[in-house]
Amino acid sequence: MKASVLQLLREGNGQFISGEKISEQLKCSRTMVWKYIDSLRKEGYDIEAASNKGYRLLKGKDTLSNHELMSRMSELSHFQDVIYQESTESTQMIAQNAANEGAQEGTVVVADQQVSGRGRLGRVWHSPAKTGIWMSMILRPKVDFRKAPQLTLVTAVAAVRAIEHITTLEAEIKWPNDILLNGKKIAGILTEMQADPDQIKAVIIGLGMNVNQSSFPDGIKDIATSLSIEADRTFNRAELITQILKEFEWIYEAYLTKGFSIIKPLWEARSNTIGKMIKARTTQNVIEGFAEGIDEEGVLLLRDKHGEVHKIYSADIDVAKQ
Ligand code: BT5
Repeated sequence: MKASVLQLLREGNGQFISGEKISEQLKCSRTMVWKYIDSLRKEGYDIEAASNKGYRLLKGKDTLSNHELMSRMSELSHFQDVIYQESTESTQMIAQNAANEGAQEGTVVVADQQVSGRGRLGRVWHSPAKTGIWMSMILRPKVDFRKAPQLTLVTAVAAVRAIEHITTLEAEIKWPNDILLNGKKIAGILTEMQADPDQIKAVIIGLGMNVNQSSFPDGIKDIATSLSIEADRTFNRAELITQILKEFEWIYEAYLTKGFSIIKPLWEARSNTIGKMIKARTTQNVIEGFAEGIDEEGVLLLRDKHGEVHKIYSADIDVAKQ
């Protein structure tokens, strides 16, 4: 109910909406409306009340909560369910458990803070409170399980487009899962899968994005950045999350109906990897060479100095300075 009050206020676009109208729309008493407004104000929402006019939302707040996120779900078609946690070990873990218990496709898990956020290969993902986007999407795509890594590229395109839309900053994708601004990491993607021997049960896509941090700890301060550092202002994370999901919805839909070939040009247009000399560190070896492109499956094609083309399925990439 609080989410619906918030949604109506936001839809008012700064105009007053009467208590009567809210109570009619939500089928509750005006006293209840007042209680919800009061409670939103206590959370820090700037809501003006004027007799004979009603209420208006003056300024949103960069706050994450279940009702803040739910109040924006009407803008989306695919994502309809949110699991919000103020602090959690990892949204991947919550999403994995929820998927095991049957959570539907289009459920998104969001946390304000992760105390054991993780990257690939068990690496640590720094996820401090109230500054970033730490979220995991639960999907149940009917595609061959070998194609699951393509969803990392789908998500990267959605995230970059959302960043462009909200901030006008032009981010780049470093294959396969890094998003960079001015050469520093702004976001990372972690795609995990639950599968039977040959069939996907669920894909959990984790996205970590640095939004309002003004500094980073020693271990990552030279390689990480935030939207706020790059744009010199702060951003509303709930708005950004909604935009990421909005972009993801249509790109994912296109991917499911038309295949990866429709995503490839969108991805290539934002890649910082293709056409460069790179070093690919896989779990087995290190290969240096020229990144020729990605193939129709999203696999990276790397030509070494002997002219041999290697297919890279997963790796950490260093891009040589040009
Ligand atoms: C990734 O791994 O980039 C995937 C990160 C996925 C994080 C999300 S947050 C929501 C969901 N829940 C989780 O627990 N995880 C997902 P990888 O490519 O392995 O990069 C990890 C490396 O990035 C670390 O070893 C650090 O060097 C660096 N790093 C850690 N925290 C960072 C941060 N906040 N910003 C930029 N770089 C960071």
